[in-house]
Amino acid sequence: MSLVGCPRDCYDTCVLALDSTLRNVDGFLTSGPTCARAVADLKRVSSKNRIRYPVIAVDKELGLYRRITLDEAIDVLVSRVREIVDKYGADKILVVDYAGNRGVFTRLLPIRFWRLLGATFTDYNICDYSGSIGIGLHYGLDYGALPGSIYKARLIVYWGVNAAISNLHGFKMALEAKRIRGSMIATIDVRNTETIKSSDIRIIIRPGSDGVLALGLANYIIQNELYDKRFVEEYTYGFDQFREHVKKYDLGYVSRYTGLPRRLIEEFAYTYAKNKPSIVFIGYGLQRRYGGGEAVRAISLLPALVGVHRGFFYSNTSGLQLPFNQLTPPPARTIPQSMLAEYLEKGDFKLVFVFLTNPAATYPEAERIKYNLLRDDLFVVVHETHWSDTARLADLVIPAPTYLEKEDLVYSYWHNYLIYNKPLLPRPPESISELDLARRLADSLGINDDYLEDPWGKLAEDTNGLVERARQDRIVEIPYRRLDKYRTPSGKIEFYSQRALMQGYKPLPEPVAPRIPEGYLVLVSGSHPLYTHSQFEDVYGRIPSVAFISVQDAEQYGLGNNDLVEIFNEKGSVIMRARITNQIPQGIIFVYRSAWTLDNSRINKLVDPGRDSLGGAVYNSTLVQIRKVTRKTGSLQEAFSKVV
Ligand SMILES: Nc1nc2c(c(=O)[nH]1)N[C@H]1C(S)=C(S)[C@@H](COP(=O)(O)OP(=O)(O)OC[C@H]3O[C@@H](n4cnc5c(=O)[nH]c(N)nc54)[C@H](O)[C@@H]3O)O[C@H]1N2
Ligand SMILES: Nc1nc2c(c(=O)[nH]1)N[C@H]1C(S)=C(S)[C@@H](COP(=O)(O)OP(=O)(O)OC[C@H]3O[C@@H](n4cnc5c(=O)[nH]c(N)nc54)[C@H](O)[C@@H]3O)O[C@H]1N2
Ligand SMILES: [Mo]
Repeated sequence: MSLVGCPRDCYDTCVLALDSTLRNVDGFLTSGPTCARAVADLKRVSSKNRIRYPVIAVDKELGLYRRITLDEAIDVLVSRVREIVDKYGADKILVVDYAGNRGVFTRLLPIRFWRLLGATFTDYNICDYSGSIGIGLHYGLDYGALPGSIYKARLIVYWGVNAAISNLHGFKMALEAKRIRGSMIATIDVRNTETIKSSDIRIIIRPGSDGVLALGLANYIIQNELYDKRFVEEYTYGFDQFREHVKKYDLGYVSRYTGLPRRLIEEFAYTYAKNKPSIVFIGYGLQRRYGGGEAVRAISLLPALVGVHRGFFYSNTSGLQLPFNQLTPPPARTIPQSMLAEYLEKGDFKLVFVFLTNPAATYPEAERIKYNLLRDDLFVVVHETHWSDTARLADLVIPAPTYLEKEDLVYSYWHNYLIYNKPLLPRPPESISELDLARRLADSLGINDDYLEDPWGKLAEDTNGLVERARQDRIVEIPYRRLDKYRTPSGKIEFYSQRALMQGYKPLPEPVAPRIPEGYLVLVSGSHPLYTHSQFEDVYGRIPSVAFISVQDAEQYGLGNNDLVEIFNEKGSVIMRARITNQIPQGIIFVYRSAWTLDNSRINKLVDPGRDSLGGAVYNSTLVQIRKVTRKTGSLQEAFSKVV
């Protein structure tokens, strides 16, 4: 049996076993069901959407390409890079990467090459950025509790996380804790999710009002003396200021603001204060909006009140005692990732190198990105395993092996295991791994670097042999930082953040009121069980073009189930199929992330590219209007031509 660590952008980072199928291995943390994506991975590897040889564009707009050899492809890339570096400077090269494969050899070392060259990067703000900064202000580093704490918790809170879909194996652990130990699950979401359905406390909150709820809970817990005085005294800083600050969040105000009954808020506050230890999973979904960073700050402080060291989970990478940070020296320049469209449009860059991400599908203003990737003055290079939306707009496409076809080291942002991957399947002969491509480029461009030349040797030195043990044993535990240590100026959890003051933020969390103008709805998106973002469409078909709309809104706009609905804002207009449901409150439209629309765009055409006050993307703050596509508009075709 051959083992492999799944390197996809997903909490679980499962260990899979490959024989005739790929399935979750027993005996590891992620044992249990195999997710629909891993089940389909072997099909995806050999799907007809696989890129098998390098191509160069003859006419991008017409989609005409010419097959070339791998050596030719690398020569073209080298000469383009050399020319740009000489003529304009390396910062005119933009590298756009994300977490399509999170392996050390696939992601970190290749990034290292481009950093050494001096290329511009994005700031990686599309996923969990604001929350990481926010938690850091109060805790120093943003790591939280490890998965094992689920089994110890008497209360597990899913706050803006649809774990039943996005963290399948963590959710399975929570259900086990509930069944075996009688632990409680509380979930807070803006709609009735798969996760809420299995929860003991179910809270459906107004979008963007989570920060106010958190401060209201804090106020209630303090006023009713339900907080842990000894813990607060010993481990926290700035409690008095915090207590004053939250006084204005009384139950009446919080209830009006969040749309929640007072009784429910009280019940939750009481349950939270009385059931220790607890763990709060703080979701990225709730954070990906204006005010999201402040909301995460507020939520993250609740465990400090009730006396649980880091009683939350957000992202655990900073807790791993691995010196992988030093593999990627800081970039010469960064641009906001969510604003890629605008930066491409400015014409700032001569070459864009895309790998491990599919911006033409998944980033805000996806259509504007597509349009700008077709510019004559921009050379677009995509290193990909599959014909992604972005690869289809490239000048040069270089095939990559999948994670089943190359050597790598994989780690998680949830658990603390390092997994060694050996190639298990033969790779397409004309593909090149990310590390090998970086090495070829470094050689040709005269960059000498020990890590690129001898990664195993250097990593063994840096990690005291941990990676060597991983290579032998396949899976090793990574030492994890202590939960009760805080790298803040005071060395304590700072309710009143001194770092925030130094960095120009407010020292105490201050939730921002969401502004929803009359006639607008909030477009909320979330994970789909069959896809990882835009991946697996070659196996499962396009991400469904459905928009979930409340019964009340359906009535107001005269929409019936399965009617065509036009969704629009100042960025444009798309058509989707309406699904009328009582699982969503009025004022919200729910779509699957990066869903296709019936008129052949992605929903991200409409998504707001702005940034939260802490810098993160704001997908879930997108405002849209809707109207029914009427019979009068005639055939689908005509309906589309009308809105295009
Ligand atoms: N509407 C909406 N859009 C969203 C979100 C949302 O909530 N709503 N969420 C956002 C979030 S949280 C994220 S993280 C982003 C993710 O967005 P992306 O980073 O664009 O994610 P994917 O679509 O999975 O693209 C990853 C690409 O990497 C490629 N790939 C996989 N493995 C390898 C490999 O080994 N080598 C190479 N070279 N390529 C590989 C895949 O084929 C795929 O094309 O999407 C964002 N988009
Ligand atoms: N199957 C699958 N699993 C995945 C992924 C995938 O693409 N597919 N992607 C992975 C990645 S990159 C990420 S970032 C994670 C994301 O995992 P999650 O954090 O679970 O992310 P989302 O599904 O974007 O959003 C979670 C929930 O937030 C809710 N929400 C939106 N706005 C608010 C709000 O204002 N308040 C509250 N309380 N809730 C709100 C949404 O309704 C949604 O149910 O999942 C990972 N796991
Ligand atoms: Mo993400």
